[in-house]
Amino acid sequence: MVMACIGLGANLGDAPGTVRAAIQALGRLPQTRLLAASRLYRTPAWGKQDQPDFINAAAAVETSLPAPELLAELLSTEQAFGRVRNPGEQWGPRTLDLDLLLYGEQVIDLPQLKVPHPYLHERAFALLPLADVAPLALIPGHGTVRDTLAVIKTCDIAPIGG
Ligand code: PH2
Ligand code: MG
Ligand code: MG
Repeated sequence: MVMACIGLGANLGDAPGTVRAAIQALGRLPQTRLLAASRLYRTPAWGKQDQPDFINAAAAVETSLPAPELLAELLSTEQAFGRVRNPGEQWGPRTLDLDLLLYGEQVIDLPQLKVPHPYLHERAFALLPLADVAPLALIPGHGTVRDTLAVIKTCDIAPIGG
């Protein structure tokens, strides 16, 4: 069994409802148990800024799925929640994005899967929720989630009520 951490993001449709339902769906994946879920955060769009704010969250799961199989489950869960991928579009709006942020302390460098997520250490919208569920988890090559979060700007991000 491995503890994996998943980042959730949405900025189309009922984003808070989708993120809450997706967290529950993670707990129903095969060979996988939900350990913890973060608060939901409203976050300004990063990278491509002319799009609606996102709702972001993170979940920690315990799984015996190998990382590529877990990724495949995440992609099919995105589709089940109505995700449509536009070829060539990076960082555009989406109904649901599920990113494999951490898989234990493993470094994975496959064409379709990089773990830790390559931008994790510089993204407050991913680190702040992750610190709710796994503050002491190690981001290989960087340090703990808590220490990595301490050196980046987070002031424009706030948890939402409910
Ligand atoms: N995801 C992106 C690009 N930009 N910005 C925020 N605030 N939240 C996201 O989840 C996000 C983003 C690509 O996956
Ligand atoms: Mg993403
Ligand atoms: Mg993604």
